[in-house]
This record gives sequence, structure tokens and C-alpha cells, in this order.
Amino acid sequence: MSRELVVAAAQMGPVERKESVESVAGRMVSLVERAASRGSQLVVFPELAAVPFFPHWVIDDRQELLAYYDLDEPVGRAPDVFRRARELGIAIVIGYAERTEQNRLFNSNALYDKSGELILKYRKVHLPGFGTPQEAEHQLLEKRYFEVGDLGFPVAEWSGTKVGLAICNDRRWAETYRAMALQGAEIVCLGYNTPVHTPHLPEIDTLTNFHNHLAMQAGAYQNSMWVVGVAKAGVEEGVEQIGGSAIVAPSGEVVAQATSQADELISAEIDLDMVTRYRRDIFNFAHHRRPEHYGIIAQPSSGVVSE
Ligand code: CDT
Repeated sequence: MSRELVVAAAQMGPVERKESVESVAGRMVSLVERAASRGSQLVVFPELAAVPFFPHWVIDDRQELLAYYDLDEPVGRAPDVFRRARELGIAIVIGYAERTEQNRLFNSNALYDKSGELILKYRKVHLPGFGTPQEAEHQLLEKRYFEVGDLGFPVAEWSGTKVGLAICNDRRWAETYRAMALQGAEIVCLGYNTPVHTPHLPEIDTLTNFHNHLAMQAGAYQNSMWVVGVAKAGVEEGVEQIGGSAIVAPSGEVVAQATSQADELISAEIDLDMVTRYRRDIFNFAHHRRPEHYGIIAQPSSGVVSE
């Protein structure tokens, strides 16, 4: 029996501070409906989907900051999105800022099945940027506003497959995909907010889109998995972010790609047996991997030779 699914990536345009919660939720409902009309079983939203990417600026007032976080789960901020997804029988992945009962703060991603049950939560491990404000055109204060995720890279069974979650900067790190592939994940869903301009390394500005796809395509190919990568794109609070949302096959090929920097739904029929075929052959971990020969250093340095 072939194992095929239709998955959708719900790219979002900017979410400005002045936009109402109802307006953002309305845009998301429309994307859920478009995904369902294409027969999708899963729709994936970006990192911090329903709020502006607030690590791009300094917030000193604690109440102002906490307004961007959801207690444990993102359902309360946009209940209509979850209600519509349940009505249409579609699973949903959504990135959000998580505040726990103990006031711990994480950049999180969650997978809900078609009945609305939470089946997987992930907390971002690779937080980019700084813990203190920098002299720069815009900030990247994830280390100030979030703790490093404490859940590892968990994987959940869903709809006859195994799914893992990641968030934005995680996609640049080889370990992200490998940790989930070794647990049998066949699909990795991730959202991102990626500025076109990197203040302290402007030489990569022209490469931002290339690096986005390079990272996801390499992760997919080297681990024989499907990757669904979803942007929050366009100019948000003065920061221009890339689009380029993509669905990537285990071959490393991009099978669907967004072309705008606005709300846009892309989808693809994905063959999960492609994962099996690649993992039985070229990427048969049990037969070909040799971790005992990698000489992994217990306390890695920055990797910069002069330090
Ligand atoms: N949100 C997030 O993780 N953004 C980072 C910016 C890094 S700047 C090169 C990203 O990896 O896209």
C-alpha cells in the first residue's frame, strides 16, 4: 500500500504590531481553508506565526513582552484557527511564544492532529543572536527572550508516519535533522523568520535565500526525509524577511515553493515510501553510519581556529 499525504505550507506575510489578533486569525483561517480545499491532511504555519517577530527589537517592559506569549499552548490566541482546522479535519503545526505556569519562556512549535489534540511540542534549541541589545539596524534578541529548549528533538507518530518539529535557526544545523531521522522521523516541519539583512555579517545578504534552501535541501537529502519549511515573509516592523517557503523531498529536490512575500499557500503530494527507499539504500544508517569513528569532541570549541 502506498503511503501518500498532501501537506501544505501556509506562508504568512508580515504581522505588524498594529494588526488586531482577529485580523491575523482571519488570515490564518483563510490559509487553513485553502489547504483543506486542496485535500491537505496537514498545514504548517511559521515560527511565532500569529505575532510580530518581537526579538527584532528591545522590549524593557515585562507586561508588554509577555503579551506576545501564550500560556502553554497557542490555542487561546487564535481559537478560530483551531476550530476551523477541526471542522475541516486537518492537522496543524503552529509556531508560538510559550510561557509556562512557572514563567519559563520558550520559542515553541506544536503539532495538533485533525481532532485538535496536541500530539507533539518542540522548544527551539538553536537560539540565534544575542542576550543583550547590539549596535545594529535591527536586533536579534532570542537569547534575551527565550530559554534554550529543554525537550530535545522529539518525534511523534501521526497518520501512519513519524513527524518531527524544528524552528528557524535549527534548520541550519545538521544535528537537528539527524536527531529526528535517527528516531524514524519521515517529515520535519519548521517555520522561520529570516531577515534578508544580517547586521554583523552583511556579506551573506545576497546569499540569504540560497542558504535557506541549501540548509533545508541538505537536511532532507542527508537524512532521507521530507522537510516542510514555512516563512513569515515581507517587511515586518521595518525588517525585511525572506519568503521562499518550500516543500523538499528526500532527494533534496524542492517540489513546491512560494513565490511571494505575502500570505501564500503551497502544497504537495508527498510519497513517504521515498523515505523508505532512500533509507534502505544510500542512507541506510544501520549499515553505513560509523559514529564510533567520528571522534566527536565532548566539549566543542567555537570552531574558529584563532580562538
Ligand atoms: N528566527 C531565527 O532563528 N532567525 C535566524 C536569523 C539568523 S541570521 C543569519 C535564522 O536562522 O534564520
